[in-house]
Amino acid sequence: MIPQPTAQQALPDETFTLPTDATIGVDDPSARPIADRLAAQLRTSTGFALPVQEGAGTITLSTKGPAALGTEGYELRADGSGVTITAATDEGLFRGVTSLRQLLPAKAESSTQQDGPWEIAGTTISDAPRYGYRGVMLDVTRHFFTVDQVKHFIDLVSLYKINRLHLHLSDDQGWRIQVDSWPRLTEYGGSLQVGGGRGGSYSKAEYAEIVRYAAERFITVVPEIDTPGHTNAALASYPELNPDGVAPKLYTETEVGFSSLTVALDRTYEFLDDVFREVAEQTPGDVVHLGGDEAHSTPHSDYLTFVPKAAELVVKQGKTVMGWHEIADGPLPAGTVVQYWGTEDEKAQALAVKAVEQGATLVLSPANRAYLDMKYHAETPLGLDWAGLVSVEQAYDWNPATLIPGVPSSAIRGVEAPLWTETLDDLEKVEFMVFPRLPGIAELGWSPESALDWTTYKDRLAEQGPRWEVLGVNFYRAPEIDWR
Ligand code: NGO
Repeated sequence: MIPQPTAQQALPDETFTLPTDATIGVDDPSARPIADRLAAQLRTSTGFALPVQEGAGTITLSTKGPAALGTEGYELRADGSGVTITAATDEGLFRGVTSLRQLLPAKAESSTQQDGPWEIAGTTISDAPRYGYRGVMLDVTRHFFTVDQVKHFIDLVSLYKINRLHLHLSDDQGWRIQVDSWPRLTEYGGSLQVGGGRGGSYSKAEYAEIVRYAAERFITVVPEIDTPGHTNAALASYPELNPDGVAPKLYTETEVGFSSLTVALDRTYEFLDDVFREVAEQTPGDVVHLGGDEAHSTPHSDYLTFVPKAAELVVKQGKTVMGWHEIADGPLPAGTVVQYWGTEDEKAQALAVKAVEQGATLVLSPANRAYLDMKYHAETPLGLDWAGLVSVEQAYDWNPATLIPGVPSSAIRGVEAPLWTETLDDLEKVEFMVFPRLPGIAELGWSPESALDWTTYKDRLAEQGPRWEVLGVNFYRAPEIDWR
């Protein structure tokens, strides 16, 4: 399994076999949607009727589970008489069902009817995550991805117990989320993408659909509006945001660091007030990300003035501020989440330390480990290499608790694997960069430190191959993995 559960034991003399007349039982109506989706998938692949009923079933989902395992923890038992998943919350049940899917044969994921037997080797599992934040980021600005594409992405990442989807919604190359009070952001600022092709954006209804779909899989959307740099699309849409009142052209190349909001302009904050309000209103999640990275054309003293003002506008909406680690150079509101994207550079590490000294928590996305847009090896046809080559082992073989010297493990809130899309314009390419690296980052976020071991992980990873084949995932068959 990936992520490896906290504790798992084999029941050597027991095998569960899903019978033709199997049922799925729920003891709480709130868990019904989870049972219904499991039943729908298994009906497709097994051809069984799999009615969902109240009370016990062949597979029972119970919310009477131990509170000690927290909101995402669960227990699972598969033996000769059935499968039982117990958790204290629906979220825990969902994570348990995710494990059940991995215990079943890969063909259970099929979209066409397959032959059994549908067996699980007897086992008991008691499981809960190491970290509460286990994210993936999708950059929908450099290349735009439709709602259906994002849903497909959500389906795939949810298999690995990811619980945050960070959407990078604005950048130099495009503005991707509707803001009613500033309509040209999407109408004009969202019209193109890298390479000059047609871009796109999410209407409020479409964004709500993404948020809903993610929530159904217990994934919280973290929207990012990147400021004060990475703002050419906004500056191009509204001349009044520019110091000289002249809008730059739309931009469809991939340089970074050339654009900036004007820190001394009142209109900048009226703009951000509207944007953060409208984005926050559409976001049930607790966090709004204000970017803050690579503001190379913002004078540093201006940058230090800007970040607290922008952060205040997020706090005003009742949201927790999240930002790339550069924001830690100035004062941060209480509870800020700082996203570390450094490699091994001392400057970035010093900012992480500075963040923690201010009481912030860290989400770790070290670019030389967790960036899914880095090439696997020198010949990888897609991706970038500014942070180095990131092999499957390089992505997996590190410890979040000890990554940054001087940062205590208690300050680590979790991990996130960002996927930037300068070179990725369709889902096949996205899948190729995400798989097989994302499961490794997901395991670092979930599994106990004692379970992390490249040699055994490699074997477990190999077993995911047949699943991705059944699911039609275009994964990179890294030669160092002994794919089944
Ligand atoms: C950097 C940059 C992004 C690029 C990405 C490419 C951050 C936080 N800002 O990461 O704009 O797309 O690298 O790897």
